[in-house]
Amino acid sequence: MKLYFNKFSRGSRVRWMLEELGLPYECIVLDMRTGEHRDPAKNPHPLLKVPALVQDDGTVLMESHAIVVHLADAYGRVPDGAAFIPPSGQRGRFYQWCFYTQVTLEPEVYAVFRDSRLPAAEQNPALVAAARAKFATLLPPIRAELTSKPYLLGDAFSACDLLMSGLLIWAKGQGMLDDEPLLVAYAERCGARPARQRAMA
Ligand SMILES: N[C@@H](CCC(=O)N[C@@H](CS)C(=O)NCC(=O)O)C(=O)O
Repeated sequence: MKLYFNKFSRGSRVRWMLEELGLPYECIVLDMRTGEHRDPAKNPHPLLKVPALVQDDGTVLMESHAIVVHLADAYGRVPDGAAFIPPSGQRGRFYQWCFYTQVTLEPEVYAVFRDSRLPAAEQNPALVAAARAKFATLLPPIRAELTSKPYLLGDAFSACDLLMSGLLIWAKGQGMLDDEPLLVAYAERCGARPARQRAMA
């Protein structure tokens, strides 16, 4: 497999999953500061974004959350090994947290992040305040889940924790978790895993 990647991008999730699974892959770093990712000769992503994963059969996958879930499904249930995804047919809550992270939480974090990258004259404090306020309203279900157990599905880390904690680490960097010690502790516990350290090295 070949991962087209930049560690300051949503590609970090995919590399983290590949490292958790111990899969062989080639990592092709695209320099987003120079716009290298926008060169169709260098990036197979249909929209010239990152990440893209080229599988061994040549198929190109985009969408970081979908790739993480696919990798967990395809390789994450080795016998006697760590199960990064529940068995097929028992994935209701697993999918719930994967989609909650991508569809419900990420837009608010991205709104704050994107604004911070704009020139001061173009920034929109009202939009940022609204995104921060909305994000805060979305946290209680996660907090409730993690009050009684270490990970979203129970005692074991799974791919939905990878996605959720990665998003929370991003949110923390935007100052969106200042009053959330439980969620920060969870995100940091997941983020300290050796596979993530390798992915971000
Ligand atoms: N929903 C996509 C988003 C992909 C995306 O927008 N990637 C950003 C980096 S995080 C990118 O490549 N931006 C560069 C650009 O649009 O030129 C995913 O999760 O993979």
